[in-house]
Amino acid sequence: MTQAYLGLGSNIGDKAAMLDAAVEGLAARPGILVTARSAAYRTPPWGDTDQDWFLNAALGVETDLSPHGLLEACLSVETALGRVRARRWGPRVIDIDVLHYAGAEVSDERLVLPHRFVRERAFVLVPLAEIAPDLVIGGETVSEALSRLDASGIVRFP
Ligand code: PH2
Ligand code: MG
Ligand code: MG
Repeated sequence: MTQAYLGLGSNIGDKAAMLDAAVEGLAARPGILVTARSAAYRTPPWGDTDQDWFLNAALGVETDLSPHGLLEACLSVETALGRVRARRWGPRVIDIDVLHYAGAEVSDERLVLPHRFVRERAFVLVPLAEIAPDLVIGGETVSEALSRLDASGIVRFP
């Protein structure tokens, strides 16, 4: 089994229920064991700011899926929960991103690992720091990366 970390986000509908449903959907997939779950955090929209606030959370999983197998599982849980792929960085009922997969470095048109923006986004790092503060990504720990960012405006939910 390999240790991996996932980022969850939702900004349409009952966001907290969507995060719960995503965790249930992932845990029900063969080859995925959810071992850690952060609290949910209310976060301001990043990128396109003309959309509703998000709830974000992070998960630790143990998996015997490959990096791409894990990605496909995440996408299929998103689809099962009603995700419609519209504009990039636009509103979504649920987003499940593979943030980190053991030490794997992957870069192709489907998947980039570690996740491209993980070290620049407080909405990813605040929940991840709760479950994996000492995880090293790109030569620094999650806590170190977070300490360089402005995390004001991100609060535990509820
Ligand atoms: N996801 C995006 C774009 N912007 N902003 C917040 N706060 N949280 C997200 O999960 C998020 C975002 C694209 O994946
Ligand atoms: Mg995302
Ligand atoms: Mg995504």
